[in-house]
Amino acid sequence: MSDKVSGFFKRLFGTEPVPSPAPPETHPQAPVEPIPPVPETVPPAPEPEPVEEQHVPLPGPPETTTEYVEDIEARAAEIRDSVPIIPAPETAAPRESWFSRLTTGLKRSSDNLANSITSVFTKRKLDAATLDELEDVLIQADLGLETATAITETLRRDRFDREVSGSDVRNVLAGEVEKVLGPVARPLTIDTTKKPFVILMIGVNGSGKTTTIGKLAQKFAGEGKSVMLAAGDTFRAAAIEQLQVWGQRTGAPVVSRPAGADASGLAFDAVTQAKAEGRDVLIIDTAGRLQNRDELMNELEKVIRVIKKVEPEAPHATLLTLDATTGQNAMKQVEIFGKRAGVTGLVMTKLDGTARGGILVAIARKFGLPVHFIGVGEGVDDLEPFAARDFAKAIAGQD
Ligand SMILES: Nc1nc2c(ncn2[C@@H]2O[C@H](COP(=O)(O)OP(=O)(O)OP(=O)(O)O)[C@@H](O)[C@H]2O)c(=O)[nH]1
Ligand SMILES: [Mg+2]
Repeated sequence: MSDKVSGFFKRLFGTEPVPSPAPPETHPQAPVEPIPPVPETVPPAPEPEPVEEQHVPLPGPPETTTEYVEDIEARAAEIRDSVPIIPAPETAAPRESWFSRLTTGLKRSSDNLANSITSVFTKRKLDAATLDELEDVLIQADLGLETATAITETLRRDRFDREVSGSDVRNVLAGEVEKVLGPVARPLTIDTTKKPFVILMIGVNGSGKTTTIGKLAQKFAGEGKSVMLAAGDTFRAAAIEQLQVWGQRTGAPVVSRPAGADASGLAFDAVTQAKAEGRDVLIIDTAGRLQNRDELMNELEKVIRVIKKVEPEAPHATLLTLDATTGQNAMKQVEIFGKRAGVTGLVMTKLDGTARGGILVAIARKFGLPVHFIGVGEGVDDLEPFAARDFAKAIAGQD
């Protein structure tokens, strides 16, 4: 590797390949029930193997309560007075387009790729060593071995022993990424014959579940749908309030129970209530949980079982939020949440920040799960349908 390139590597990646960071734990949980001592499973410790089906006898239907629903107006007023509301977008300075926020967000990763590619390919003929260097760069960007190999093989076939520019390589990269992501870029379709269409939002701590629920509520309300939210993160009072603020902001009533209540009981109540009211969409929040916390994954399975007692086909969509700043650990999240909770689609959040979105390519290739939306900011409108071509261009550093 030339000094120039190795300089880039040092600046971009450090001297050693950097392991993926653990998923953020911005909101450490304070479980209500004492949790039995857990073996040291904090990432990047080895992940537990696929978990055996637990044959836990189903609990009887939890008690339903209704007073919290009647209380919604009072709660909303309380929250309105106590919680500062983020200024509405129209009062803010002119905003960048979402694509430019995405491109800016991916700048670090695309700069990595774009700059690294440029330094590898400055006035060089395409030889085996250059292709190896390129493959390293692509793997470091989390694209995955298959995609990295596909790109280098395309170049080997078409350009070997000829001069190749960085922009030629970026074109091949964008094309290959788009090829992988095209089939998974699928909108979230609400089946209007389901009343309610139940969406369960799951993911690791701080990955953007609650914020994405707020954005989705806004989107569905804008389409004229009647939306209800369920504060299924019953661990923390702040989590319940956070969802209530989103409910108030988007005009969606929020079903909640006091902090510490059983999450599956809340889910049972919420589905029952939304059904009785003929709501179009019910979105259920859940507490963040690391995929390797077995007891918390058991709890999630229980929430799903209890939802099915009211509505056997629900949840109709189970969405996993993935924080774009997470690297390889996102693969494990998709795998384990997929096995335990039957993920039906993905939302990648925080693509406006310093992001490493390349992992989405590896995830798409391995799991083929639909990617419905991307989060490009913290505001209520900062949710965009996932578009493979735009994402591919942003990753490759094309304008
Ligand atoms: N920049 C940016 N920030 C986001 C985005 N989505 C969520 N966030 C922020 O990420 C932080 C965590 O978001 P939450 O929605 O609370 O995440 P969560 O998954 O509900 O977290 P827990 O309930 O603690 O598990 C908040 O500060 C959000 O404002 C996004 O698309 N872009
Ligand atoms: Mg939350």
